[in-house]
Amino acid sequence: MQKLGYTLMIPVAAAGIAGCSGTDEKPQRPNILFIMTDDHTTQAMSCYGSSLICTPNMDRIAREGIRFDNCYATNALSGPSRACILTGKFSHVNGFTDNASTFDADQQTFPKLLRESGYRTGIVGKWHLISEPQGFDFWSILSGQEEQGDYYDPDFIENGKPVREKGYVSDIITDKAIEFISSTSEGQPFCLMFHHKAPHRNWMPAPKHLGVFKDTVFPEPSTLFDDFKGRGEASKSQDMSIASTFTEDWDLKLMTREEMLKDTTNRLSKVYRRMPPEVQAKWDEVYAERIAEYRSGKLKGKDLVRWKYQQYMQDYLATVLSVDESIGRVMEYLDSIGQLDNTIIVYTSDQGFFLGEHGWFDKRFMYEECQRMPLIVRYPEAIEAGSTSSALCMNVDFAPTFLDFAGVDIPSDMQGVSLRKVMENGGKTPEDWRKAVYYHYYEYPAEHSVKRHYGIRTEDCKLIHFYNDIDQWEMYDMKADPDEMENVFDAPEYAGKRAEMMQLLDSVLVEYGDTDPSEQEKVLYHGDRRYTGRK
Ligand code: SGN
Ligand code: CA
Repeated sequence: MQKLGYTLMIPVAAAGIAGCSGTDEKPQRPNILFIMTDDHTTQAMSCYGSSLICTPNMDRIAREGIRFDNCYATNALSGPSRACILTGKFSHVNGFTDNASTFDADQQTFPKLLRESGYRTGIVGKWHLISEPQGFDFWSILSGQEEQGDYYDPDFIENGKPVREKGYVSDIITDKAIEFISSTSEGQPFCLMFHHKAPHRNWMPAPKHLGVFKDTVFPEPSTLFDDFKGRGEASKSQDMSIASTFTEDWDLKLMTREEMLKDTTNRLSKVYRRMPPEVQAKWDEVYAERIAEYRSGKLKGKDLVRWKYQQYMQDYLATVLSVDESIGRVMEYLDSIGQLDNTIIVYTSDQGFFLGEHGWFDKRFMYEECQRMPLIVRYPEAIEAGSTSSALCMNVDFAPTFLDFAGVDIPSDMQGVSLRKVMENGGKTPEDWRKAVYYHYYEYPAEHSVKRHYGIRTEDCKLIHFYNDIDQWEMYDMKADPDEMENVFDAPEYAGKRAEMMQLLDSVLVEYGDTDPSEQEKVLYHGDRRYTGRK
């Protein structure tokens, strides 16, 4: 396929490119390949300096494009983050505040706007927004397990019809992505939301990656045994610790074949039974050693926590390998059809994740490991290879960015800001850029017991207010204390900074229209899938 000159400054209409010549030739608009995983975090990407794993294909995107070091989720949970990305609006505006919400799919989204302007749009993989996708020419979304989907032989709903696929979820979603791209007519730009399930809990590796890290000893985070001294109630009362929340079956996979076949109602047993016999055989072999070690009774106290952390890393990181390989496959395919450099390739995750920091797994908190999202983008037409950016970005910025690159007007009610200027300027933060990113988490009381909170993060400081059945403030000096171990909210030497941050928070709340965020009667919680008012 011939690539035509893409003019950065002039918005253009979609145009056929086959056989184009002469003066009315219109440059083709870029394709948008939005790759998003579920719960992948920067600590597990070598381009962000990880010492846990090597991710060569992700690294290639960063090396040939830009790496954002300060991109943040506005509500670090799957459904809410996805709704923010689609709409360019915060949770309190798009209405999807927690994972039990139902997305109002009638509202404006960036894929709808791109489609109206001539793009072919698609989504494959995790959707997690309950209502049927709108604005896509093709959709094939995971179903089952409340829309989390399965790692083996996953079920999908494809353009409204149920389909059961055979194989490993990352491979199947990749096949669907390639099929979507290859079925797009020459000359029509596409926007594909390519959403992996991996590395979401319960971290089941692909057959070829089972046991790959069996003999690896992973470095432990320095805060694995955090005692939460100097922090408030919210850190202490969560239920997401490797030491005590991790389950023997679902998380650690400590069940023999015989046990799984006998206990047919067990969740691990159910997903095990989705695997073909040869994969079950490999699974049995790999996990037998782990089961024997655990049942020897020798692991106690801190050694047991350390051991659980190692098993967690073995499984989580093995699922990341399947994602990295998937990216390699799709990039190779784009190259083979001459569309690699004409495609804005974005890699991100719905939020970050704790890999043992503070002794935790999962996310939800407005702490760095999970508030921060990976964001790397390759588009050589506009982005200088090897750029990095420390500009404060949010997931609500993605929608306006894509519209901007596609030459579509950005609706004034979108709350995010296009990152195009940052990308085109080698990652430099523009002078008039925002001073803080906003965060608001609502899913409480619920799984993992993370209290409701909201706050802001600036370049050097973070302010958080936990509310609902608690009223506690936390403030962290991000330069002196990047691991967020010392709450300085009441420290006299930070009084000036605290006043400055409180004032900035007030103005951010007004700017984004989330006034009175802790007034409980105004905050929706959809624990039983309908508005229940005060909890
Ligand atoms: C499941 C997981 C949780 C996880 C949520 C939300 N439990 O409920 O650990 O926090 O998903 O994740 S599990 O027992 O089913 O594995 S999210 O990424 O979709 O928001
Ligand atoms: Ca997620």
